[in-house]
Amino acid sequence: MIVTLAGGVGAARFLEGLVQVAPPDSITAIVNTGDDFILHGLHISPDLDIVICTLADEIDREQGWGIAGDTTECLTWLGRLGAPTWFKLGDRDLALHIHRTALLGQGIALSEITDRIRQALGVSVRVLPMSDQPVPTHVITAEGDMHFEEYFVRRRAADEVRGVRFAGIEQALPAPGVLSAIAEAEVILVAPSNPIVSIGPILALPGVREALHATRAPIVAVSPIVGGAPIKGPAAPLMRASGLEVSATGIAQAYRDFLDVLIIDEQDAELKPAVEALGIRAIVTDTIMSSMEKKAHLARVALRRHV
Ligand code: FO1
Repeated sequence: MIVTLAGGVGAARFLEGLVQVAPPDSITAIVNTGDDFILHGLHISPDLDIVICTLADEIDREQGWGIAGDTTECLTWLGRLGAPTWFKLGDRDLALHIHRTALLGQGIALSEITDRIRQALGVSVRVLPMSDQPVPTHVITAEGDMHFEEYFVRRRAADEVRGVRFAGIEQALPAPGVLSAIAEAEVILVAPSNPIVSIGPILALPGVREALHATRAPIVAVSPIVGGAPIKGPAAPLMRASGLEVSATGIAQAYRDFLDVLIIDEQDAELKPAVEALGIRAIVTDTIMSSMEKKAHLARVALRRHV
């Protein structure tokens, strides 16, 4: 049993490697839902969809999000009607959001809906939203407090970041299966995702950090920061605002209370002593997932017996 804590694009690529080297039905992905939001009256779950559609081989590989070959007829008409078009929702993608929203309206839990969607798309990896309750990530900026997607996509991460908050996190519960998956895991992997807005919300849920402290399974993370910059996304200002150095060492600092092993890129080999000074074993390898072979290589390194 392999458990992976996952955000969006980086995690999805990492999971693609993992399914090459381990039985897909032995893998559980616990996915961030802090990016979830309502637009056009529809419940959008960007990270769940990115993970599921990547594993279903339906993802737009260039963007890393959205569905391959999708059209934007509906979005064009939404624009004509005066609705917002800053979040690019393709026609096929909209089907996911319509279906999810309809089932939520029938009182079905997000975790159950997610399980139905992944099965319908032929994904064998078990995909769990981190929580069935909404826990929207808000970025606190010099211009005010706004939802993560508003900060990241609509305003192109241009605002000065002062912090983040996960609205309602104290009252939220991990989704059914999250804590038991962590407790029963043989190895726990932290995907190369943003430590503040992708992995941060999962860790902030009541009981999750405690479960990570309690497990005897090795906990192995892959640094999403290579050569002092994130592979993708707005990790740098968010890490800085949280008091973390934008480096593999900063990732080690973020996870130091539970992490056993941090996989860092060859470009960051000189950071190995600084990571190990925090009591975390550092493994140096090529972490750039530019081909299926390289994804499988990274997964193999992450699964080696480390502790
Ligand atoms: N990211 C963008 O930068 N621009 C978009 O218009 C956009 C649309 C979108 C639609 C569906 C979806 O599942 C993801 C989408 N993303 C878009 C990606 C998303 O904003 C982020 O990459 C994740 O939330 C961070 O993991």
